Amino acid sequence: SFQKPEDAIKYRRAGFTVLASHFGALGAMANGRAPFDAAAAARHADVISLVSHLPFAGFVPGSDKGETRADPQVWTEQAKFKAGAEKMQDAVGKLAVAAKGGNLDAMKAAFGPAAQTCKACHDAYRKD
Ligand code: ASC
Repeated sequence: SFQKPEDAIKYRRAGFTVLASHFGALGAMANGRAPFDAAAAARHADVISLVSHLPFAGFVPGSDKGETRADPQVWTEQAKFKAGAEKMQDAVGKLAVAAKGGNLDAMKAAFGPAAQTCKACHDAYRKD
């Protein structure tokens, strides 16, 4: 739990920042913008799978105002928002299995669908 709404906002934003950093690093390998490093990919995949579960605890009631780009629909469509989060967690879980398998082609195949789950929630629930 959080002492004040701003703490919840900071927590979830920190989580998304970490997620984006590791997702971006894995994506660079999946898209051929960085050389494939199987050990690094496996480490990124571990962080991504763990951190994918964290930020959603920060969307507490009353944290819709402040330094946030979260759309009010996050709180009025909680079941849909949760379903989107779970889709993402499932997709990055599959990406992690692929990345940890050490096979670049499998990682490439799993990356696009995972990125799409990020985008779906941003389109629906993030301002701008
Ligand atoms: C990223 C990142 C996102 C997603 C999204 C996918 O690397 O930071 O938010 O991928 O851009 O469309």
